[in-house]
Amino acid sequence: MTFTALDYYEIDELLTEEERMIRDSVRRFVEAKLEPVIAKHYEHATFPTELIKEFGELGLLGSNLEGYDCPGMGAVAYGLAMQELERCDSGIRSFCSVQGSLAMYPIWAYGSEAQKQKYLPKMTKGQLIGCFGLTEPDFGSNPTGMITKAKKVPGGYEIDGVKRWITNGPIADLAVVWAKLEGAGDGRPGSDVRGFIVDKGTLGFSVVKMEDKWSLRASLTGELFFEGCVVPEDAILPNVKGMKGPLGCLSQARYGIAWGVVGAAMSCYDSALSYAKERVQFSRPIAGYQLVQKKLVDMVQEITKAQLLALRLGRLKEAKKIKPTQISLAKRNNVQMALDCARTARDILGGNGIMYAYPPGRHMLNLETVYTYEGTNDIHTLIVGQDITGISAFE
Ligand code: TGC
Ligand code: FAD
Repeated sequence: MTFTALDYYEIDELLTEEERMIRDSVRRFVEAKLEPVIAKHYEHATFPTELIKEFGELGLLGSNLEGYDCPGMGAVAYGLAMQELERCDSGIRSFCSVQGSLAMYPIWAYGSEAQKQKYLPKMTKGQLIGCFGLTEPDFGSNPTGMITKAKKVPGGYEIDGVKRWITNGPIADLAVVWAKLEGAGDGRPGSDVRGFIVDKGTLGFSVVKMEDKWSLRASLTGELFFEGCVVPEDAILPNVKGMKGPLGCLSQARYGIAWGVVGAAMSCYDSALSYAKERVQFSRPIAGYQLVQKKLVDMVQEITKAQLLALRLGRLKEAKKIKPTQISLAKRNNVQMALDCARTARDILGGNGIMYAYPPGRHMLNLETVYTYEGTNDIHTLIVGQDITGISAFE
């Protein structure tokens, strides 16, 4: 079935030719290489690792980073690329988000020149895969409470702790891990947090794959264990201290999600519209019934609003005026919107809506994860709530 991209407000006109070209080339790649295999990967809980190098060739790994062989795409072009990937599957977009925003970005923004030279050119080509370890079994929404520790030892640092729910963990060549460095804080919570690059194979570092997920199945998730794991002195990210390190990375990734989920919603709408026009019940196609039309119109309305929100956010990012709280509002709105569209589309498809052959059910299950990771919907509510009232409601 050919995909028709919803563009009810002619938003294409607001894009540059280069942005449209990048989006269209990712769309062609997704249609040729990913869509034919995604349902099988989802069913078998596998990731198409054979395509990682092609992600690199298309500029999908560290897309908006400059230098070190990275593509240096504009923020809107990067957003459009994420939209096309997530139109296929949130797990595919997740792979690229983690690689670019959570593993490459901290090295690019906080790393030493030697770290950048060592990792970034290989990571952007997909020759090295990274993951990002912040969440712990007992500290999800409140990562500042983390108990993973680092202490200075002769020649390096010893890391001890556990990181849970780590995307790309099972296939990662390196992990960017956040830990509390003994004696480094200034008394403010989280001021002792530091980032470390831990290479696969380092003694005391192991990864266990998390099995049996019913969401984001075409994405590999792992638990990272650090037991007396000694990394060399040059493994620490030297140019950041405290929670603004990991939170700064999350801002990058949340930006990509705000765009990506629009793609998932567009896919759901497209499936629902085509299905409704063809499926005959009682006397005519179900698209002719008022209740079905209302569902389709609600989707068009909400997707169009989300497209405009993402585009404005992108232009703010390009102008270097973006605020993390604006990203939170967009992540919150667009993920909720996409989840609602996926559920509605699944409903319009009736029984077929639960089959792997149709994307809405898969998107719906994936979006339950997207609703929770990178800050739950509640956490983004509280972030914006704090911004507009000046009062924190976290504790
Ligand atoms: P708070 O005291 O507010 O701030 C500490 C320092 O950080 C700065 N900051 C930020 N900087 C950049 N971007 C942001 N979004 C920032 N938010 C805060 C802040 O200015 C401050 O700087 P400074 O210089 O004063 O030290 O921090 P807090 O400890 O009170 O945290 C507040 C809270 C709840 C918002 C934060 O903990 C939070 O966002 N929690 C949600 C956790 C989360 O999102 N985890 C995501 C884990 S990674 C993941 O899910 C990957 S999924 C990957 C995929 O597959 O796509
Ligand atoms: P909790 O924090 O325990 O939240 C449970 C519920 O309580 C939620 O509804 C939440 O909104 C609510 N809640 C919590 N605090 C408050 C409050 N103050 N007020 C009101 N309600 C509150 N993490 C990484 O570090 N790296 C990764 O690569 C990564 N990938 C992931 C991949 C998947 C598939 C999943 C599912 C998660 C991933 N995560 C990753 C972890 C993710 O970021 C966390 O799951 C998320 O931050 C929520 O933490 P939690 O699951 O511990 O839920």
